[in-house]
Amino acid sequence: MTLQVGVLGYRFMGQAHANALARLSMFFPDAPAVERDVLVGRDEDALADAAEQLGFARTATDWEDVIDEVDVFYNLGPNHVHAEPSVAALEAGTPVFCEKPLAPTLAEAEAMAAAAREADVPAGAAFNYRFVPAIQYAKGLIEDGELGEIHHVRGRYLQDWLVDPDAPWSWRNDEELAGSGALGDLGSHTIDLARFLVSEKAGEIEQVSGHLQTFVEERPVPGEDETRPVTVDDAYSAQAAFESGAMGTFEASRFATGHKNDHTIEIQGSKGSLKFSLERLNELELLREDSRGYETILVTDESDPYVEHWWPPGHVIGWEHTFVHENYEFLSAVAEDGAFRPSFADGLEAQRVLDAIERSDETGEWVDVERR
Ligand code: SOE
Repeated sequence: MTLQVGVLGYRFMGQAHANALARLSMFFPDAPAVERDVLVGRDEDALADAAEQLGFARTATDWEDVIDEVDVFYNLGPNHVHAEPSVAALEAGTPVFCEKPLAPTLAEAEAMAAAAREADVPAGAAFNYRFVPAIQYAKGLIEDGELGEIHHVRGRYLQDWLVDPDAPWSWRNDEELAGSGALGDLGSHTIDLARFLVSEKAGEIEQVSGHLQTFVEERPVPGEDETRPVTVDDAYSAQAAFESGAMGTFEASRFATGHKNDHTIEIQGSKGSLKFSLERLNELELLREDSRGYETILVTDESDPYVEHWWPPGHVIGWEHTFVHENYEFLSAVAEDGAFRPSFADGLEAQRVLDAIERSDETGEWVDVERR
């Protein structure tokens, strides 16, 4: 059986996932067969061009027309279109793969997770960094106890594309459309990675203290002689208390001059430590018990997660491969009626932490992460 895939959104994420869908059968012969069936968007001309470039058989301008026609629905639109089409697709019994953060608000994320619980099909949150081989290798080491008891989790995600005050306004600068700024766009990745790596040892995040900052209050609208207000954060920082007593320190910025897509995570435990940087994603820095310093492990052996599907040892992989891996796992779960993680429940858990960071910024106090 060939899975017919419908995709809403054809820009950055549309391209990243279409590339993954095209690569699948070439490198993962055991993946289910897929067809890039229908591409959904509003601007008919741009949509037609994108469908041709990305290899889709047809286009549609209304998601309501496709959600029960396709076998899988990918929601890769801006954050404000995550909730309604995803919930409708799940109610129609169609599996959904949705970009991160799950939604602009906690209430919408709760509704999406509730729809996923009701539906008997996979609902995946597209946190692609879980699928870096070095990250999965790190998770194995932590769960095998190589780091001992976890004390510190440090994550930072630094970009600089808004440091120029004349950089154009986009939906990512608007609270209604995006929910939050660097916090949701980048912080959601870091919080999900932290959970993925340490939640088995350290539990969930129980309390946070957060700080949000907007450096430039309005930006020029492309093609128009006006500016629009920036209603989200340009940067955030947070401290987090895990159930076990482990401490988390997180930050992200779109104003970190010189840093393009610099996502790092460091974990220190009672027996050892590790460091990962997305800019060197084939490597893991590991400090083992009784060692005086970190060793750099090139995580490209055949035995490393996903690597046997690509090239011989040392023939490094890149950012786009993480999308191939997550698409492989998600579509395999769809074909085999299996479970996929990160699920909408994981997306909701990250959103609860984002929400708590915002509430803490408003009150100036430590707050509990609310779980209803
Ligand atoms: C833009 O800040 C962005 O593309 C994010 O939206 C992605 O999730 C991240 O992986 C790279 O940066």
